[in-house]
Amino acid sequence: MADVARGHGVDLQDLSAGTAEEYADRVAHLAATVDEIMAGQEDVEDLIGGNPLKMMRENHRHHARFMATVLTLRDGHLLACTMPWVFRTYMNRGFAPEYFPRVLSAFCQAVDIHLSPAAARSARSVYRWMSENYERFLRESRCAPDDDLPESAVWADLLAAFLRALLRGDHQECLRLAEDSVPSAADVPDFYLQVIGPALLEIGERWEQNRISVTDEHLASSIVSRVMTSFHLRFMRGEYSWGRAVVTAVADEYHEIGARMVADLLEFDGWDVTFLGADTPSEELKRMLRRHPPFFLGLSVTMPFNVDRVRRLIGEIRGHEELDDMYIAVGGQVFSRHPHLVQVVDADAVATDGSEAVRIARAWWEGAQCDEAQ
Ligand code: B12
Repeated sequence: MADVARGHGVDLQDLSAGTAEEYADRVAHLAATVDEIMAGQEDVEDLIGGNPLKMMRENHRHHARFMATVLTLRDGHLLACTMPWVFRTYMNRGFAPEYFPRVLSAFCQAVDIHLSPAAARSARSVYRWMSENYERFLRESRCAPDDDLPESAVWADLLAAFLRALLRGDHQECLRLAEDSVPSAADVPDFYLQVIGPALLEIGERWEQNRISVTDEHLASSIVSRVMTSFHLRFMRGEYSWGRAVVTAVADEYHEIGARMVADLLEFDGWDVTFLGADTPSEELKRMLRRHPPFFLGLSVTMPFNVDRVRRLIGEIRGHEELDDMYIAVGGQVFSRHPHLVQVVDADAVATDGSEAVRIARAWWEGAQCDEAQ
């Protein structure tokens, strides 16, 4: 397999047919075999820096699902961009650099066990490429991610105060700041975009660097949910001027705050919104949509391993005639971090934030009204 462009990705176009399907089909078996191989290593404790085995196993599961997406989409660029993040995050938690070559070799053994010879050969060549690029991923993992907080003088003080309160777990202060600085529904989008979004980005970075714990991160998300609920209680009037919208995060996607922002802003704009939250099973979602088709469907994806899922979901939705008039927008961090993935999923539009989602939905609505009038 050749590097597509130095420093970018690996060319996966010539993967043998069926490799991705077989790999995706056997994700659970592959991860279980790798769990076993790694747990049997004499120095496993050193390799995983004394962390619980559960953390290692979770990494194997995420890796296998991520690889299934990479192989299905034949997206070497996504693979090359994500590996340094994996190295950085796990090494920040004490995993040894040697853990990575070992685990890649364990995955090679696992594909030999669980995949047909042709698919195993093909998958192994991708793992070989990863192993050969080990030093590069290690080097790149040492560079800080370029997610600097936006520098907006107007919002900087408020953002700093909100972030401090979030990190202290002080929900009263967060609610007070939100109440004082958001006098009307029209101010909500700025607060979402300039304060909550960047504050959570910083929380994520600190989690990645192992400077805060998982509980700190959970606490921050739950305080943010309370703040968002307070806006809803203060500003929702229940008057709908436009059509119905359904907004949800896809199955296995636990990040729901971005989707909830989109849902709130659509609702404040006068849409009749059904917000389904995190991890909505595809089958259930399709059933609900077919029963009562909305005008607008917003699908949120954060994790790269969920891109193929949303691609398949949209493909299946397109197969239902009764949903022909429904517009589909996608959004979420995976699309802002890897914009080339937008083309893969065949949505009608992608939006970077809730305000853009509102503009797009309105334009579609007006277009549909014009069509009807003709
Ligand atoms: C809070 C959080 C969590 C919470 C989520 C709680 C909740 N109720 O949502 C919990 C603890 C559950 C969680 C879990 C995990 N997380 Co997390 N999480 C975060 C964090 C800190 C904030 C996410 C967030 O809400 N951001 C703010 C929102 C507003 O931003 P947004 O989602 O991008 O949304 C905006 C736009 O994208 C857009 N948009 C979003 N959706 C939609 C939809 C439509 C239709 C449209 C039009 C627009 C749109 O509009 C929004 C407003 O501007 C991020 C850090 C970060 N960089 O963001 C990590 C982060 C996303 N998590 C990460 C990881 C690794 C995980 C876990 C795998 C951790 C683990 N080992 O278990 C799991 C994944 C579980 C899963 N299967 O999904 C990584 C992902 C890295 C990567 N490779 O991509 C991040 C980046 C942290 C990091 N720096 O490493 N996480």
